[in-house]
Amino acid sequence: MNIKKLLLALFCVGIFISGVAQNPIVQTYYTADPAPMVYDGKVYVYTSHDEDITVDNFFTMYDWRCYSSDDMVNWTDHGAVASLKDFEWMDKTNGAWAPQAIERNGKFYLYVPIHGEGVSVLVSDSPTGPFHDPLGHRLIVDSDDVWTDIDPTVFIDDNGQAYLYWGNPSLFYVKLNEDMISYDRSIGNKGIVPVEMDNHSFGESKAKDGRHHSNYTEGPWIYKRKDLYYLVYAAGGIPEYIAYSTAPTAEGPWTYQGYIMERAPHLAFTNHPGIIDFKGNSYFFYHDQDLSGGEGFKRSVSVEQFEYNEDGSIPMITPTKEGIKESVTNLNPYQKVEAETIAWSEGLKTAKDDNGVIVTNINDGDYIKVRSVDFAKGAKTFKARAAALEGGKIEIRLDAKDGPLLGVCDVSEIEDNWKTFTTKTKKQKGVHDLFLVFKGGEGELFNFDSWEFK
Ligand code: FUB
Repeated sequence: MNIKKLLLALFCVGIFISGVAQNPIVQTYYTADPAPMVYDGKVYVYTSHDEDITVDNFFTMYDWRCYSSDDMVNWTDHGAVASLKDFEWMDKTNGAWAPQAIERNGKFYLYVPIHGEGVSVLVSDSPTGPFHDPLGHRLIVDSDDVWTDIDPTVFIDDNGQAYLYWGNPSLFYVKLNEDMISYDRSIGNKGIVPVEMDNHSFGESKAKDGRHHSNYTEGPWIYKRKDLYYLVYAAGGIPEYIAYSTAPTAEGPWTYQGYIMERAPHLAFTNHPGIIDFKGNSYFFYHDQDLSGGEGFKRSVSVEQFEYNEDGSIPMITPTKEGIKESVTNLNPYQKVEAETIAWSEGLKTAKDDNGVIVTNINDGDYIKVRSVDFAKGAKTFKARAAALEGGKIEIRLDAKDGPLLGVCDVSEIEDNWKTFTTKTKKQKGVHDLFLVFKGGEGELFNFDSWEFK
């Protein structure tokens, strides 16, 4: 192959890869430490949030975000659902590290580490908040080392007993009371049970820093499947691999099972697992540094589908750019779709205003991709609720950013307020990926709240 042909082939491969990239699943913000929760037919992923501007070359993290999906390919942004400001008893302005949420009796409990302040809990009546602090102090009290009290993971066993594990580079757990905001203080050290960190349970330490007692590093994720308890975690010191251990009970004894995610060039120096089963499939969430501008303190959540082996073991999972190949259900475009429901986007941000979450920072050439949209027997009209700034247009395209044009929605009428803009579209049938491509002149074109076809 001559050099021209080779360059052309590489170019085509590049286009192909960028055309199908679905990881990271959020492109509007840097997100990390994914904690998926299945509730009422949807997956909610709670994430920590790396700020766009890093302070002192360290984790710069002020709040926790939430995204939901019922198809595993389009993610609706619920914005920052909790932040350090929700804890009035402490004055830390940085350190909103890896969260996990769980539902019990209609209430949603968000367990969060505040780096240097230990593990705390917030409560809400809705999975997307608002969350409030029910205690007025940290949840895990009488701990010997609140600095390493990070990365809580929570699980309710079949008998109703809830467990909260956490820790770096040692693991601890408490048995939560039914109120989920206190724990049984009669066991362990005032309720805190240290886990035996030996080689049998967590593998031999690969980190040569003298700090790790085993291969366990941080980021535990506990769950039960078919009578076996799984603890999946970041391992190997820095840079981190993902490994897991299993046990016959939620309290152990744990047996090391080895790595399930190796290193890859686009992974960050940390990694952080979250595993769920949803609509008959198994999914593995983690983070990488693959978003434009990404690095170790600017990470992004990604997801892969996998299948357990016959014996219940977890296979090796490869971190891919393609992510989830098939949606578990199609999206109905004949009802209001929030503009912040996104499979892939470029150039955009989201923000919260009186309308809830909206898409902002829309400039010429930016776009939103929505996957697996079922046009059924055909659409005739497209409506967009937007608020014009400089004004612009939405090109409605199928299957690619420059795919067949269904219509162009003019969003140039500048008003003080939100308005519904409508355009006729070429009739379209069947299931397609939808591309909303934004066009205009200089500056921010408009803000975008929702869309639907008729
Ligand atoms: O995001 C801050 C910390 O990095 C988390 O708490 C760890 O799990 C690691 O991902």
